[in-house]
Amino acid sequence: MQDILKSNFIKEIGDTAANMYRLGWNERNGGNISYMLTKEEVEPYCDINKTIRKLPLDIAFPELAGKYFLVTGTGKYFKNISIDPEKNLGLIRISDDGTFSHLLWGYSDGGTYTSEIHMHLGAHMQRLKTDPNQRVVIHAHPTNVVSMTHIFPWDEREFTRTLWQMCTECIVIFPEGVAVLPWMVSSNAKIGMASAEKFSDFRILVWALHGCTATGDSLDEAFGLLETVEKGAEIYMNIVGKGERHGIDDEMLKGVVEAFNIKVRDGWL
Ligand code: 2HA
Ligand code: ZN
Repeated sequence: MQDILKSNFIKEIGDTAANMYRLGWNERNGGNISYMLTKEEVEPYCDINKTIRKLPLDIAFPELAGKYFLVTGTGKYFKNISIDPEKNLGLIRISDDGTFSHLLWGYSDGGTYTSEIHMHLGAHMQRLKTDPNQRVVIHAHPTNVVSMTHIFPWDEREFTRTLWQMCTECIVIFPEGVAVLPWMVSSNAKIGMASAEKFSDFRILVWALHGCTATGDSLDEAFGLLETVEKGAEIYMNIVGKGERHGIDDEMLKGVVEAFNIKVRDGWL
């Protein structure tokens, strides 16, 4: 058996978490990551037939039966993931009926997965229906996105259009827009399922007054999506209330869409 601490996936998730912590998006134990792995990736590093513990789920995910995920632990700090991966991460396989998880490695202090596990698994389930390469869900508390939800209507079309108007890259990186859910109590199956519904045709979701979750086929892709939404929100928060603004108007946005041959969500431009 090879040393899992030397695997690419442990290094990648630790590096991503450390970056996010440094950006100030994951104060204390804020935020969580899940990274879907294949059996072939996992097998060299751990005995996939040995269940350390069974971890419960509040709802069943039969669509994800048998799938492997590396998931950050509940109450764990992003800044510590690369320092002590075995305590702060868990490697799980969803049971054959989708009703619980087998812990195969990690959570070495007796811990369990993030309290947002239902949102993560719901997001994977939905994204996999439209993108078979989907592997990553990242949840964070980017300061400017959260700030913007304090002063801006929780309307996903208007929220998206305003971000598109902030800098040229936004419409290029998220032409299908940003989903928005009104404030809800988090860390439960209810918000998990409401989020999953949004992920049926969005890759990024804002939770008003809380944070933001991005999905992608790699950690870089999901992280880059979060970064771009946060950049748009940062510019908005910098300029709001400071007098007349230019904004990238619809004609200019159409020029970008044409130049980059982008498919924008119908009726949003
Ligand atoms: O893990 O971010 O939404 C803490 C959270 C809950
Ligand atoms: Zn959160």
